[in-house]
Amino acid sequence: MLTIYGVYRSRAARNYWLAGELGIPFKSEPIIQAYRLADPNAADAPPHTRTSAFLKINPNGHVPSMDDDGLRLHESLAINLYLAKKHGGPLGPANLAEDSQMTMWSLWAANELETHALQVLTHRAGKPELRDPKLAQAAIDTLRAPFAVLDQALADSGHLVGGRFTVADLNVAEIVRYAMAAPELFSAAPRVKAWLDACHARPAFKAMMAKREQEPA
Ligand SMILES: N[C@@H](CCC(=O)N[C@@H](CS)C(=O)NCC(=O)O)C(=O)O
Repeated sequence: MLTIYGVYRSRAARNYWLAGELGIPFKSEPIIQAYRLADPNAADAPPHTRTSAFLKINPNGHVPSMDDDGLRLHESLAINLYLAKKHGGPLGPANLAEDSQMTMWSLWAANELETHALQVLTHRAGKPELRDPKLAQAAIDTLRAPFAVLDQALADSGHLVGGRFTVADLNVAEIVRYAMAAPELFSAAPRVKAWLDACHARPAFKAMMAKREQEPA
């Protein structure tokens, strides 16, 4: 049985979205980020990332984690690459070349985009008292070049690998989503905009977001 540890308002969202795309059964263990709790040590605190029970599952103290019949994995993008390969079909790689390209795009998004996209999210759409427009602008300036790379990569087929929607699109789209509070990035990269809109029109994405909306902000 597949268990995904994490709330929908976390990077576990990308795993819930993929599980929906694959149509696989799974159990969700709603582990919330400790920093989102007023008092993580309170007796009535919900299960969170810094409990001793969860640290035994993931010593990093982060969500998501996954357990699949005893195989324990952390790192949201690695979990998705594993699930796409295990369950096969068009979302996963058809051969080693596609597998490598899917890995490449996932690592690219984690390394080239994620930190800066999270800065956009925090400083353009986060708690108003914590926003710093200068940090938002610096992140947006940094993201212009990788957005141009992504825009060009989408020129041929509108997808990243194999001319179809795959786990590579999903992994990258979930990171690009954090930058949506910077519309200027998308107007400069119209293929990225069209691609992200198409990703977000998928029923499994909408189902994941609906669950996310049900969770407290
Ligand atoms: N690179 C990791 C990052 C995991 C991560 O930082 N998760 C955040 C939530 S999105 C977390 O669990 N923070 C809780 C904490 O640090 O206590 C991944 O992609 O899975």
